[in-house]
Amino acid sequence: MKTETSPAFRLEDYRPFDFVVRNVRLHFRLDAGATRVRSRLLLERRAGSDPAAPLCLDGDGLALATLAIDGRPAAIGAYVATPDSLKIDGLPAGDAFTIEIETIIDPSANKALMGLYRSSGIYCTQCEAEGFRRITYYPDRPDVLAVYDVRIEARRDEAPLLLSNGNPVAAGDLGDGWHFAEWQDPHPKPSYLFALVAGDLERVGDHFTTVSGRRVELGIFVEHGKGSSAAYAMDALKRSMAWDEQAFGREYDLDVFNLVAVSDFNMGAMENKGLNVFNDKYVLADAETATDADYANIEAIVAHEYFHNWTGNRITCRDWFQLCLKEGLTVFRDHEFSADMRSRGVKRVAEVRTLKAHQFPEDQGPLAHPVRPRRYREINNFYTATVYEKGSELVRMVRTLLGASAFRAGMDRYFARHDGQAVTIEDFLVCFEEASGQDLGQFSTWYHQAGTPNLNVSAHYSARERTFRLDIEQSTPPTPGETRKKLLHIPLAFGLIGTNGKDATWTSVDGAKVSDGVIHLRKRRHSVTFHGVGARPVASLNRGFSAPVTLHFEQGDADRRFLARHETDSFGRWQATNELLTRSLIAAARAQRGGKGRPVDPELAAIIGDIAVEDGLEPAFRALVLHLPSEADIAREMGTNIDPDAILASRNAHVSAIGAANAARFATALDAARVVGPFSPDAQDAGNRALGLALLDFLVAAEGSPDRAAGLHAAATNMTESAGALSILCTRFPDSPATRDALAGFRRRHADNPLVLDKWFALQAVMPGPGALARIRDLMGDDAFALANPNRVRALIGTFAGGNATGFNRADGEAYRFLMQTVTEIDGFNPQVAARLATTMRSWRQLEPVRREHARAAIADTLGRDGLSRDLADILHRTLA
Ligand code: B3K
Ligand code: ZN
Repeated sequence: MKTETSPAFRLEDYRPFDFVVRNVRLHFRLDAGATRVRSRLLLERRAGSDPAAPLCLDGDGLALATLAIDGRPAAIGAYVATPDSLKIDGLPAGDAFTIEIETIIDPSANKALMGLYRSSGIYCTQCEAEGFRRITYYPDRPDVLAVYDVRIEARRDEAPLLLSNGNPVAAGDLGDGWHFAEWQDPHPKPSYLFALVAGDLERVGDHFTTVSGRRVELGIFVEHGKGSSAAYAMDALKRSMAWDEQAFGREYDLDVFNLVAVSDFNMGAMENKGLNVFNDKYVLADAETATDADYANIEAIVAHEYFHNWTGNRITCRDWFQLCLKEGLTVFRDHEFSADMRSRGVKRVAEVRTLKAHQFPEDQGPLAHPVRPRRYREINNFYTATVYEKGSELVRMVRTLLGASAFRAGMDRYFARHDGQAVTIEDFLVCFEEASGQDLGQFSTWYHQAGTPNLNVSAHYSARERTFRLDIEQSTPPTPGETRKKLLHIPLAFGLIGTNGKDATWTSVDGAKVSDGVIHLRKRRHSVTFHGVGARPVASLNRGFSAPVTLHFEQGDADRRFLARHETDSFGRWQATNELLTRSLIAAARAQRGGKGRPVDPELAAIIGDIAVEDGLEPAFRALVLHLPSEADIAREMGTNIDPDAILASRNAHVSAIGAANAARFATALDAARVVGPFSPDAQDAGNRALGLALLDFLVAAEGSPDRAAGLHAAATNMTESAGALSILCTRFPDSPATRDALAGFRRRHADNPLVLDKWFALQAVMPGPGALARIRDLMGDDAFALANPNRVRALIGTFAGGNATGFNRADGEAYRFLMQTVTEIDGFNPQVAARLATTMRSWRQLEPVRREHARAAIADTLGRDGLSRDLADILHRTLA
């Protein structure tokens, strides 16, 4: 295996930049093949810096056209320009000075979609993390904050619309078919928040009046003809603006807020100051083309990017090691927003499912890293579930530790103290310490240490002594580069429930600090004893998922069944059912691998059935309970020697058995869940649709016939039911003519809608079994498939590798070789998308030996190739290390 040669950046090497950028003036003359960029920087040396230090600016693939210092062409010998850097010596020691840099770049040739690129006729930028250096030479680091004035010139027929950050200040005609616009952003910002968009787009307009009475013009820009599909995004934006005022006291700070939807984008969206750029998948929605999940994503992502205006933009990161400072916190804020807009209990279960599906495998595999890493080779590889989702969980724990009002006081302090600065996690945490008087020293280890902690717990009741004791031990398994783990401060929310279903009471407790329903674990072992407990209670631990840990609780199935029926905390109730199901699914998968079947416990089938029809429970919650652990969830919980075929067989047997045991009442409940009246994406109707589809899946599996699903698919008047029913057909009846016909009809109906075509590709990507890879290869030959479009690649290849356990993990290893081949091809032009796709190999060590060796060899072969990008080499190298 080759060794990794690109340099590692280290947190401890941080040094402030030697210069201060007072002002940036950017002048773009747009041309598809040769855009001229002139940048005028007003600089001075930072007080206390070395008066002789040269000015070192970052570049990436740039060619310097001209350079002037204080208005005069720079002398040859005064500077060294390479594609990656511009170094200028002999600059004034005391006074401010200007540097003018001219570069010519080629947006059409830019297929990496970083920097300035042009696709579908739209000029668009993406600068986070280090894309600005592909536009011009600049100190491209988040702690260099400057105010920007931008002038854009373009041909009016090609780009009637010219957008940048901040407020519009001038526009006009230049003759010869050219025109210009000027934008001024008064808020100092780092270069990663710079944005420019130019092209011909439709504007959907609205306005928002802030809490202090300022009017903000809102614009959402979409492809012509799609304006009506932006209504939901606009509504979500206005609700986000109002919510941030009310929940966090944060008001918007420019005269305009613009949001642009583009179809070629490496990620979900980007929070550029005053000019958010979105993947159109997270903007466009209507009943016929978007599912309820799409609507919920749009709401969450519009909110997330908007919330960055304060957590990320007004207060940014000192360096990229601090990424979670803006991302974890902003995810926490968007989670809270969605919880307030929808159902808090349902939202929490969904969050935890996502965390476990994406972050736990990362934390438990070769790519594990702390929420605040100390090393990276390629920062784009650290926009991970750990930084985002676990980062959010850490903020949630801070709130649990402090309580809501001290938490809010800490946030207020953070905003007041650090507005306009680039700061660190330490700066953030100290605000909460000051606001609460609490010491977060031990807690802060959560930011610095990778790995999912384990909590081993056993419970003991003594009737004679009237005591209930929990013996709890924490341990964090080793992760790459970290063998010795420190003890964490873990807030473990809990409930003790009496056999009458009511909360048990106690007179005193010792062994740990216990307050407000939370046990504070700080030591390796705690014996927490509750005194004065009259009868044996049932413990519900980690209520609300108060800490992102793996709980190993020696609890009998009778207690779990009790909790599944009687736990009042909705998360706790879901957790109990999930635990029962997971244990049963694992036992059956093991039996399957041993060549045996294992019947599903009728009591388990009855519990699931009872919950499915329990009127007092929200339909969306019932749907979550019915959504059995996925194949990947089961594999993760099994840990080693994974045989995906045995897991799928176990899961299918459970769905059929639970469906058969409850057939009559599921059919009745399916009728009751039917939503009547015009389509609304609201949480209530969406919950009923989710419940209906979950019930349908059980019935179809029990009946062994595609008829009901085909019927719903044909009758559906909204995308949720159309795609949901089609998904049931694809996963349960991959070879049935009913599935083939439904797929063909779907394709015909939606041929001109790329976002729906993505669904068509994704639905087929998960069709299980040995034919899967051949199907994927066929689909790659489809006219509508394009390797250069990230959404299409993620829909087909990403869904296959990440969501089709049996198809992807075929025993001959052919799909691993296919993935590595495809990833290498994409790497040739878009390293970020390639590297992200390659992370689907991260759990290879858990496979059974034959598959494991195929996977290892495929990764090692790829690593042996020349010319891999830094992004891909870093991922593969760590995956195999
Ligand atoms: N901050 C961007 C992500 C940028 C990813 C760069 N590789 C979107 C977000 O988290 O809001
Ligand atoms: Zn973000």
